[in-house]
Amino acid sequence: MSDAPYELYYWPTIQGRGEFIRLALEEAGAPYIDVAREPKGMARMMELLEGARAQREPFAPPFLKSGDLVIAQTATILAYLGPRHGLVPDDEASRLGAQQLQLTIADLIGEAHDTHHPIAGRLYYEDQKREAKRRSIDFVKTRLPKYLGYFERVLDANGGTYLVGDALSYVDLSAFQVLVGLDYAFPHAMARLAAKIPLLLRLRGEVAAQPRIAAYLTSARRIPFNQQGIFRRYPELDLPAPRRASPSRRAGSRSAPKRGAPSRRPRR
Ligand SMILES: N[C@@H](CCC(=O)N[C@@H](CS)C(=O)NCC(=O)O)C(=O)O
Repeated sequence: MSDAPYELYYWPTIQGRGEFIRLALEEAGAPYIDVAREPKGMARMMELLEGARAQREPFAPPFLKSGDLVIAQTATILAYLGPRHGLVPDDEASRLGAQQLQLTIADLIGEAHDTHHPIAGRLYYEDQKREAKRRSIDFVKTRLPKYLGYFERVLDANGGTYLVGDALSYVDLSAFQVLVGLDYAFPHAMARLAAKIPLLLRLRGEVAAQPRIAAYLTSARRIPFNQQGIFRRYPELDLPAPRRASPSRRAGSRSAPKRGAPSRRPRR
């Protein structure tokens, strides 16, 4: 493996899909240049995107340059980096499994993006607010629980600690990013789901506590969430805040019904 730094090409002001690559490179401790964040870096990125200089020009960022190789598509980049940096198990079944989960994460991200841009990415949110509201209602009520329930089951079936194999993989890093992104965009919907995804939330904490990831998250290299990325906070697209349980409910006790008060139990 050459010592030359990887070159990551991604939009310079957002986490977006580039963040899945950044997290893998950071956890690997691999030297990389975030090209578009360097002086004249945007021009270099656009040249590669538009100049068709590569054998298979990338359709869109993120893409990674490793020596002479130019690799696009987030899941493909991670499938390339994983084996090089011990971020995926060795066996074929696990590698395919990792890719399967990463592509499912890609589907989830696409749907999360479409909550605020259901009609077209090139239009303003304000021009598709009504459609965004309809789309996000279905997302937070149906799709989000379905996706997170799926990942919770996969985690449980794999022993509860990691999504693939018995060590941290790039899929765990990506799951972390999705969970923090969803929490930023839909804090109320996520709070309502929390009790159903204990293993995922534990995994999120474990990833955040990895020394290299912890250092990265507090560094200037980590771009804060904002209103240009995939995960955006539009409170009108979230569910209402969950009602806080009363102290007696929280303790699990039920107060005796007052004498003469109608019973809540349905009559049989
Ligand atoms: N399936 C691709 C999607 C790439 C993608 O949509 N990139 C966005 C930024 S996150 C972009 O710049 N798209 C431009 C376009 O689709 O025209 C991946 O997972 O990497």
